Amino acid sequence: MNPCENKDAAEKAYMLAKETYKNWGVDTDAAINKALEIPVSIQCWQGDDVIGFEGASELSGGGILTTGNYPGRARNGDELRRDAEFAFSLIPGKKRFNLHAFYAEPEGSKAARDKLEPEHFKKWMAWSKEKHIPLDFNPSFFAHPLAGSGYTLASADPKIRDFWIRHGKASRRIASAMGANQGSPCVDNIWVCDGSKDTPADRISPRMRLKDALDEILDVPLDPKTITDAVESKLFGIGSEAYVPGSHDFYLGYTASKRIRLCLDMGHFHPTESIADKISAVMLFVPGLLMHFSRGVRWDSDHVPTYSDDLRDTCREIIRQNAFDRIDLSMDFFDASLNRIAAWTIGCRNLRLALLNALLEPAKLLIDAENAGSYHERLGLMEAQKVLPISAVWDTLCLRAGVPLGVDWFKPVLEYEAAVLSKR
Ligand code: RNT
Ligand code: ZN
Repeated sequence: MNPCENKDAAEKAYMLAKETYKNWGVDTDAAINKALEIPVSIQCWQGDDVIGFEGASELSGGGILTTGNYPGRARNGDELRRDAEFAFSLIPGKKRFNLHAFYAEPEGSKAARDKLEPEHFKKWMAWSKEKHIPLDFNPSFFAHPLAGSGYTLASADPKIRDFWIRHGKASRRIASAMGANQGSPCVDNIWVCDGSKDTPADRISPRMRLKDALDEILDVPLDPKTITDAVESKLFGIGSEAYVPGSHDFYLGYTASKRIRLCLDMGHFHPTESIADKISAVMLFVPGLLMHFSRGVRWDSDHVPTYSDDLRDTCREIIRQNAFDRIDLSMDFFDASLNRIAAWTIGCRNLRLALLNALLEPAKLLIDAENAGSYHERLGLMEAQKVLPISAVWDTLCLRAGVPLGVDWFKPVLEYEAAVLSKR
């Protein structure tokens, strides 16, 4: 038996919670409205285990790995769009959808990655318009024979490097066409799988090549009203344990000097490093940020985000910046061991809950205590606010967004699994 939510009880609880927060100087209605308005880009790749539509049967190589074999993965655009639409009905708040280049749908024969065109994404763009879901984009620099050496844009082989430069340029043109189609910039995020399993003797040459290749891709002028460029760093990956040319330091320097956005992925740092602390530091120097919400578990993993201290701290720092014109939010996890729609639902609902939690922070009280040098008060307030009745506010957010309360989404997910997923 699942706990079944009661709408009337939720409404009553909300009236009391609203009073409690008011005493703390917090307007719960304003927090709900703001939490629902923040756009979050949902990653298409949770729906198909990052396999894409090029005919692969699994994700192999390229520094990332999906594990699990839960039945029902989406095998084509129609299935992926259908699954995503169903997931959207369970996830509150403003949504975008994030695609990779290898989700192209060319008519007839396959399109090589360096020959991709906006035309190959026309089904996605028509869907985006119809559903009012703006798209974001990523070139796919992995899971390809020319990524087999472990190097793409940093490759020493000019033929390999040029192929990937052409792919990067093609992807930006596609992202820009998506931006024009939706009337707002499409975020184009470059992450390359490049790296080395063992200790390299030369660390600088691949970095010089990566920098030059990125320059070549990014120097093609495109209308900033249609595209926002971002680059994503990584600490290490599977098969690139010893060295990743596109490290955090590399991209921090690159984005600050190149005036583009830095992508911070929650799974790409040492486990004891806090992403939350980085936000206010880097915002002073880079034009903007792209967040990848993930959950690292021990190693380079992409688990479904939980409502953890890490997620809450990161969201608090984002809300404190109050700079949504400079920070874009994206989900980035892929778990094939669970019902994939449930994975989307849990991860995305957790992010929205953590955003709500941040918006419910009694900021004025905390800052006043801090400015008065009353640190016992600051700490006391921080601890006491942890147990304020957020669950009642969250339920009301869900009711207002027209999505299931609590775990009432279990039932529709099971029904969808029986009616759709299990037939694949
Ligand atoms: C890989 C990066 C990257 C990918 C997606 C599929 O470590 O996090 O963002 O997860 O682009
Ligand atoms: Zn990422």
